[in-house]
Amino acid sequence: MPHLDLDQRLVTFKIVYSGPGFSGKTTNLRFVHRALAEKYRGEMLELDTDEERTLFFDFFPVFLGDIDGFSLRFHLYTIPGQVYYEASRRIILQGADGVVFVADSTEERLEENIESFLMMQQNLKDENEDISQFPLVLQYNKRDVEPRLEVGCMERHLKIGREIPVTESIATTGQGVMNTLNLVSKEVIRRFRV
Ligand SMILES: Nc1nc2c(ncn2[C@@H]2O[C@H](COP(=O)(O)OP(=O)(O)O)[C@@H](O)[C@H]2O)c(=O)[nH]1
Ligand SMILES: [Mg+2]
Repeated sequence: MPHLDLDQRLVTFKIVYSGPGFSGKTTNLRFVHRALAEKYRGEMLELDTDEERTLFFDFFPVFLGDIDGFSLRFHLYTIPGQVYYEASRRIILQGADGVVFVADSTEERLEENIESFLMMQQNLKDENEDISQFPLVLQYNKRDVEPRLEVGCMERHLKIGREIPVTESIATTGQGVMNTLNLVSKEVIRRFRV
């Protein structure tokens, strides 16, 4: 559930970028941060290790207009992809209102993508969230690599049993990054309004 501050008439949504290590989650957040005018964004906090792997998380707030007299704020987080960071992944996913799953389109990374997706699905389930209802966007990142996964292959393997909005991106150039954020924001707000 989003956090409602009735005094300040502010509603805060938590959006988490999940996916295997190195799929481009931090690169997505960095691009969004750079693309936003200063008045719409807070400071970006990056907690990466030397090996470029996300040990804890990256975070920053985005302020986006208002809805029904409430100001909207999004907190964007990345999540560590590696299995051995299970505890931090679980904590960061707690209270998430929406997830962007950043898949790595590199062909040989299909299995890691699937494994990471299933772990995220289980973490949501542990939070009593059902993947069939949950605001989710599947981003096929690294569309510039060769050979690359075909769009649709994740869904086929996962058999999620619902339509998931899908985007294609090259996070290093920013292509598809804002579109992904727009889509997930819409999903999150739609669920909030019903
Ligand atoms: N070729 C290519 N490389 C990318 C893309 N997005 C991210 N990368 C690179 O992949 C590596 C891992 O990215 P990072 O954002 O740190 O991954 P994270 O572990 O998911 O946070 C970095 O070297 C990025 O520059 C992309 O769309 N195409
Ligand atoms: Mg990272």
